[in-house]
Amino acid sequence: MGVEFKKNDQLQMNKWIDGNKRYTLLYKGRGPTVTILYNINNSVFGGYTSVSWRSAGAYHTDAYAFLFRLNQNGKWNPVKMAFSCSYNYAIYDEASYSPTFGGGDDLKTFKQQWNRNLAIIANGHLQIKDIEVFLVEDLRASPSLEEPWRKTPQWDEKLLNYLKEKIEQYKPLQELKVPQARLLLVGQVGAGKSSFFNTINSIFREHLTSQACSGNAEHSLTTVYRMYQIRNGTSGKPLNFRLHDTRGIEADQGIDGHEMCFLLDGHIPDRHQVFNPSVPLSTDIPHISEKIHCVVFVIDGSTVDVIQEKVIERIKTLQSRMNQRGHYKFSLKNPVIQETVDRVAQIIGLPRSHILPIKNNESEMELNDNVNILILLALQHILHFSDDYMYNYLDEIEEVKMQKLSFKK
Ligand SMILES: Nc1nc2c(ncn2[C@@H]2O[C@H](COP(=O)(O)OP(=O)(O)OP(=O)(O)O)[C@@H](O)[C@H]2O)c(=O)[nH]1
Ligand SMILES: [Mg+2]
Repeated sequence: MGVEFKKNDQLQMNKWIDGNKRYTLLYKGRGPTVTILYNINNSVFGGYTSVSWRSAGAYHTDAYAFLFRLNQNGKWNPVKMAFSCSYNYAIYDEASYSPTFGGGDDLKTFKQQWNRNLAIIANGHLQIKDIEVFLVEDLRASPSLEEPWRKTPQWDEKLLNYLKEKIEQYKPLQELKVPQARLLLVGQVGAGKSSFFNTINSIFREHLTSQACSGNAEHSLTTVYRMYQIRNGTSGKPLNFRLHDTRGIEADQGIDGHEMCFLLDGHIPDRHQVFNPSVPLSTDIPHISEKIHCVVFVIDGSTVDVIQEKVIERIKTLQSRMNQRGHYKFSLKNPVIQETVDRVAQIIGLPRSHILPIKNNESEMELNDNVNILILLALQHILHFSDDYMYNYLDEIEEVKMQKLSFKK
């Protein structure tokens, strides 16, 4: 359907408003939109929907819709939130209600109703000074590169089976008597740490799993430190590595430098409420098999440019602790392209070869070979990095032995 405000209608309007005017269409209720509310305390929040507003006076299903906050009291503090009900009630488009999101009317703009964490998100009131509705349009995709920027073998079922088999057969260094490599997942709130474990777990269990709780929330959904096993789907036998899932990093919450040392040295037990100062932690020197062998820092590729300064500072502090102990690598979820890898390398100060693009299962309804291959390629690198850490450790103990021998002689 074209523009419905026809030329003769416009001429009539000119008469009413007394002049020769040009009419520019700002928004036609079709397509995805972002509704943004600005309140008197300079908090900015709203909702996104991928379906059109049609004033049908009905609920509409939208699995992609969500609520969000961008600013809190003038400070940039973004958070994405799910609805309190199912996405089958994502928006309600009754003309007299204005943009209304969520089954329980999580956000009813003109009725001044906001049910989700009103105090935290909207200063406990809905005194709005401005509202904007933006039409969201896709930009043209950037032209594809003539040469792949990272070379990988041909992606097919053969490669998938090869990678799976290789990883199932993986054994950490025999000389060190380490039964399982321990891989620590660290990252910002909502970076995709728990989903990374779920995606790997699904590959080996051969169906979609969601053992670790994942989703969007203001604070980390993962509140307990977990050392997850990955099991072969048929035999149920654990593979020779574990993924340790942690609470997400925030500007003033999450793991700090001191706690990171405890984690790396293997002093934190499974299911520990990280970090509960009332629970005493052992400071005995643990065996190498209990230490962390590789830190995988998960970062959301779509938010690289907007990570808060304080969070970057925290990451840098953790990084220096990790460097002192000789490990860590990065993993990237989301739309990852060469520039994103370059950007992360620049912000975090890492060689680009340590930055491994991944995509987790998030909207998938069943296993997807392409997602699985990308994740397994990253996991294979991570296990190699973990071996590097163990070889360094082996070199160190062999050197000490040699020194002792020559001292005796
Ligand atoms: N588009 C996209 N979304 C993802 C991906 N991985 C995870 N997500 C989504 O991101 C959100 C956060 O994922 P989680 O796995 O819970 O993140 P987390 O790092 O464990 O978060 P906390 O435990 O809360 O710190 C969820 O809604 C996931 O569905 C991905 O690769 N791509
Ligand atoms: Mg988590």
